[in-house]
Formats: sequence, structure tokens, C-alpha cells
Amino acid sequence: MYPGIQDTIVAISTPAGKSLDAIIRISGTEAIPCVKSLFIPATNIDLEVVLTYNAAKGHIHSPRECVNIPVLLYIMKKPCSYTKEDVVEIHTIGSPPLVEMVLDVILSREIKMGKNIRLSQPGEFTKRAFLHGRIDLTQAEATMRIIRAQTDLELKAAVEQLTGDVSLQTRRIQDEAVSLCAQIEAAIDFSDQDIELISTTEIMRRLEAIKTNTSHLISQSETGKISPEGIDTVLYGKPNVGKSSLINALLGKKRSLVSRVPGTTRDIVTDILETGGIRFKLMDMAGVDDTQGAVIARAMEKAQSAAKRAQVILLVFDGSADLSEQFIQMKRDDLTDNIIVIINKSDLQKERSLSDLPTELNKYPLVHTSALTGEGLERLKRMLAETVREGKINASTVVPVLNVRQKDAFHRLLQSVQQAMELARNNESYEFIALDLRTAVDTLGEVVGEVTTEDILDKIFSEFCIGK
Ligand SMILES: Nc1nc2c(ncn2[C@@H]2O[C@H](COP(=O)(O)OP(=O)(O)OP(=O)(O)O)[C@@H](O)[C@H]2O)c(=O)[nH]1
Ligand SMILES: [Mg+2]
Repeated sequence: MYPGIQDTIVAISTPAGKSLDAIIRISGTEAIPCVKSLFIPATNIDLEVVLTYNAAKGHIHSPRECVNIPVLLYIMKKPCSYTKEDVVEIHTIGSPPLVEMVLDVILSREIKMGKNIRLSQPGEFTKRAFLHGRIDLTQAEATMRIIRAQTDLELKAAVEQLTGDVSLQTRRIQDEAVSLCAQIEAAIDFSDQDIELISTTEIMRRLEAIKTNTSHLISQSETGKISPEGIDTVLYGKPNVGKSSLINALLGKKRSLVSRVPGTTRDIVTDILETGGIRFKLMDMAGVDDTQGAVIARAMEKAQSAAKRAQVILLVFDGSADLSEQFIQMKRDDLTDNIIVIINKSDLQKERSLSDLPTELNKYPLVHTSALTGEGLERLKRMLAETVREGKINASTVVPVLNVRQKDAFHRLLQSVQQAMELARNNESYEFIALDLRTAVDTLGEVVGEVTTEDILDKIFSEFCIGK
């Protein structure tokens, strides 16, 4: 999919549209000669001989339009650039036609002079940074997360990843696996001698340590994970308590159907609520009622399984009815402990006491709301954001967050380690243990990009945008 790495690549690397400044970036061996041939410097400067990290003011001449476009060049010579190649950044006025004109000039010259300059593919600058050893694969992926981050929190998490938290922890596990593997292989080589280089007990102990560290990394990542769509937040409660009315009121739009008839919502209705810089994926679903018949049983099953996976549960009560009775009639097995209690319809029963609220709910934050008048909704939004800030949902930025590819690799790693442990436990020969451990080491290499296939790379980098 990617044409040659020896080509010089060019792309507009600022977002499309009007802006104060725009940047066109060129990377590769032809970058400097190409720009030099188009550039009219304001002061006497030779781009080929200047030292790296130099800037030059001047114009780029467009022969077709017969105009001089004002530009500022930043020159980064290899290996002192992101791609570790010669890079020239052309900064100019952020007017789309002007930027296109500069790009046209660069590419038309290429046709005339037969230089290998072409538009870059998505993510190709970052791919080169990876291929030239500037960053490892987890950092390349973090760069993509930074580009895609939509909230401050996502951005922070991505920056943490870029600084190499996943690769650091991966490398620690990898070092341990490589060293153990080497010792086992040495033991195989010297098996005819009468010395025991490493005992099965020792192998078991060290495999156990690798397994623990890997499981820890995976589970940390699971609690720390905020999916790009937001934190899974489920509205849970008996039918007719006002769940759909609440989701509509929170979102400020008629997203979910509301009616006086209990059992209105059947399928799960989802929408994003952004509050306090955090995205919540709100899910409205069928009310759950233990006393109901089979008619809505299927919808309730669906609701319950979503509630099991939820990161936050908004436990909704109808404030005008008996609270403890509602609680008893809800199916409450396996609910997450991260609950916000909502007593809805506060407009109907202003003075109602909370004496019938089940005591086991006392430990959770509680808010009175009215989907009708809007009372308590702002407070509810603040409480949602609090659950993240207080660390109940572990969105902590120090926690490494694994993406799907990394998680898959770590799960395969666990498998190989468990297989090796099984062999060691059964006193199988070291050759077999070493075989599984080798697979484990290779899998670890995959995470940071030491062992990769072109397919994996293409997949990862194609998800970038052009110019990055
Ligand atoms: N007075 C008052 N009525 C409300 C409030 N919230 C919801 N209602 C009414 O309660 C009824 C049920 O509301 P829904 O939002 O459909 O309730 P639900 O929990 O989604 O119900 P199901 O989908 O059947 O489980 C409707 O007639 C709403 O107008 C509220 O805060 N105050
Ligand atoms: Mg509903």
C-alpha cells in the first residue's frame, strides 16, 4: 500500500480550512534541493549549507500564476527531525487556495525535473519516524491518539502514552522473558553436564512473575480505559421512572421515546454527553422489573447485560412512589459499584422524605431531579464528572492504556506463558518450555514494533491523517 520509503514526501500538515498559518511539510533527500529551486530568499542564504534548525524568510514563486507567495521556512537536517530525514516546513498564510498553490508548485516541479517527490500517504511521516527508530510503535499509536483526542482527558492520556509508558512496561516484561529464555536455552545446551543452571521451580517462579505483570498491565488498562465514544453510563431503574425523559433532558434533545405507558423503551438508545471535559456514553434502556412477565423479558436481559459492563450506573427512582419497593423489584445482580442514585420526578413530591430509601444505597451520591423542570440536572452532570476526577473510574493519566492491537498481543502473551507454566509444572523437557517462551518474546516484540509485518504497519499508519 505504501510506495517507497526513498521517495521524498510532501503534505499539508495543518487542518483544512482557513487559519492564521498553514504548514506544508516535505521530508526526504529531495526536500532541500526541491525547496531551494523554488525559493527566493529575503536575505542571502543557501539552504543546502545552513545548519539544522535554521529559519529563512522569503517567497515561493508560482510560475503558472506568476505570484510570489510569502513564506517562512524551517529547515531540519537529518537526523535532527521527526522523520530523521531532511525536513523542510513551509509556513505560509492559512488561505486554502494559497496553500494548494504552494503544493502544486512543488509537485509540478517534480514532474519537470523528474525528482521523486510525491504526496504523502496518511501517517507516512510518523511511519518514517518509526522505521528510522525515532519512536516505537506504541508511541506512533499514541501520536494518533493525540491527533484524535477530543477532550482534555483523552489528550492527557495520549501524551502519557507518547512518553512511552506502555513501551516501558512492555520492555520490562520483555527483558525478563528474554533473560529467562536465555537461561533455559543455556541449560538445554549444557544438559549433558552435571550442573543445574536453572531449576524447574525457579522457571515456574519467574514465569509466574511475568504472568502477574502482564495481567496487571491488562487489567490496569481495562479500568483505565475510556473508550473513544466515552465512559459507559447506563440509566437503570424500573419502567416509567423517567429514564428516557432524563436522557432527553440531559442531552437537550428528544433522543429517546417517552410515554406514560411503562415498558416504552425496548432497544438500547445511546448518545454522547460531554461534561467537564469528559465524554459519557449515555445508554437508555428498558426498565427492569422483576415482577414483569415474559413480554419484555428479552429487553430486560439486554438492559442487564449492558448494566454489567457499565462503568457508571445512574440508578433512577420515581420519587413519587415507594423507593424501597422499587429497589426490591429491580434486578440488581452484578451491578457495578459505581452508582449515582437519582430520585426523579422531584416536581411531583417535593417534600417526600428519603426514609424509605434502602440503607445500602446511603453510601452512594444522590441527586433529586426533575426531567420535566430541569431541576438537579446540572448537579447530576457535575456528579458524573466527579466520579472520574475522584478516581472511581480509573481515567488516571498515569495508567497505560492499551489499544486493541496491544491488548490482543498481551492476551496471546499470557497464553504462551500459561502454556510454558503448564509444561514446567508437568516437568516436561526444557526444549518445549523454551519454545513457548520464544513465542512470548516475539509477541512482546510485536507490541513495541520490533517484530512486525508490513500488513500490521499499513493498518496502523493508514488510520492517521495525511500530513502526520
Ligand atoms: N412529573 C414528572 N413526570 C416525569 C418526569 N420524568 C418522566 N416523567 C413522566 O413519566 C412517564 C414515563 O417517562 P419515561 O421517560 O418514558 O420513563 P422510562 O423510565 O424511560 O420508562 P420505560 O422506557 O418504560 O422503562 C412519562 O409520562 C413522563 O412524562 C419528571 O421528572 N416529572
Ligand atoms: Mg424509556
